[in-house]
Amino acid sequence: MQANGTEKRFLKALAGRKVDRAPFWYMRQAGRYLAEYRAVREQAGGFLDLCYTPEFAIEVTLQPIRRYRMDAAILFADILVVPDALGQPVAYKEGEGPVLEPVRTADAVKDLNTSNVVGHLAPVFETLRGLRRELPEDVALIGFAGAPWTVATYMVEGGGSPDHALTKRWALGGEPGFDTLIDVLVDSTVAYLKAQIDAGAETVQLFDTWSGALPESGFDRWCIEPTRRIVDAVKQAHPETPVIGFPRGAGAKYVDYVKQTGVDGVSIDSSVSPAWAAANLQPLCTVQGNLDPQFLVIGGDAMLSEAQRILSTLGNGPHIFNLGHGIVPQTPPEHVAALSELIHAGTADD
Ligand code: 1CP
Repeated sequence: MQANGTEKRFLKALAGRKVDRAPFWYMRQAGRYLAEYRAVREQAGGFLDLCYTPEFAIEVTLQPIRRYRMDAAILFADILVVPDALGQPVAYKEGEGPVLEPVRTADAVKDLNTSNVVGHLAPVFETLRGLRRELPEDVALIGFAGAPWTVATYMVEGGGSPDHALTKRWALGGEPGFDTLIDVLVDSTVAYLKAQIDAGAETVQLFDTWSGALPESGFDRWCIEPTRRIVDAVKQAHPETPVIGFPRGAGAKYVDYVKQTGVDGVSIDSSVSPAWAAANLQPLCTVQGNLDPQFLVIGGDAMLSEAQRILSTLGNGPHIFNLGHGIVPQTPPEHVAALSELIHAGTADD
């Protein structure tokens, strides 16, 4: 149906053009809720082995596409491959999430190895090249990275944390070193994303999962500003490649974020009113979102009517249907099938 890349439904919507129905994909569409993912995960050994073995990473990226035929596939990797590439090794502990040796001083920032980020991540680019060969021609390929603030929270806290207290004190209190850490992350992320696009990513998404933890002054400095620098640099090298931002929990600051960073699309979390997004964000860029992932656990009419409400409220476009955050492991795969059928039914030729 769609012979050339610019005609992919997902890319059309991201460019703000009219589409026959909302394109869709789901954050964390690959993962533990799928039995076939768990099987490959076990075969791969560690989680990073999964990310760094192209054969396995390609397979788990394709698994949800085979089942549900989303309009876009997202590269299988993790935001914490960047600290790993900077010489701050990341371990994924069963049930605990990621664990890192914390970086908490200006000296520790100086010790990061900025010289081999792209080299260390070579398997990721191999995965992208393989995916471009294997994906159906109407399915777009999304690359991604964590935004500097969110990646910094993991680097400073040494893993996930409930309140990011140490990172916030360093960022907001003015002790030396934090600005250098963000600079390192901006430069590394620019190099990483440019190389992803060279390897076949057709758009890139910046995940700022913890931006909502910042007060206003910190939000401008540590979320908007580094993101703006990344968007500028990526677009300088690849002016045709759209960038999507996800400043999760940004509230009313979504508007400033979109205006000041220059993103082409914005992913909204589930706390954002779709009607508010239609009035305030859709005039500025493509809006992606925002079904609460718990509806995918609930399933049935509650899920379908909530999805329908989002589809109709954002239906004048430009809109890409997605969740407000990632699929959770407890999600029954048949609920994902039912939701996907609802969206596919929006057009006659699927
Ligand atoms: O098999 C497993 O148990 C590993 C679970 C897992 C998966 C499937 C992790 C560990 N990472 C991933 C893949 C992943 N992570 C993808 C690609 C797959 C897809 O979307 O289909 C992406 C885009 C991410 C991004 C990511 N990693 C984010 C940003 C998005 C978000 O969910 O907010 C964050 C914060 C991470 C860190 C991370 N990696 C893994 C875990 C368990 C976590 C979260 C730790 C925490 O709660 O703080």
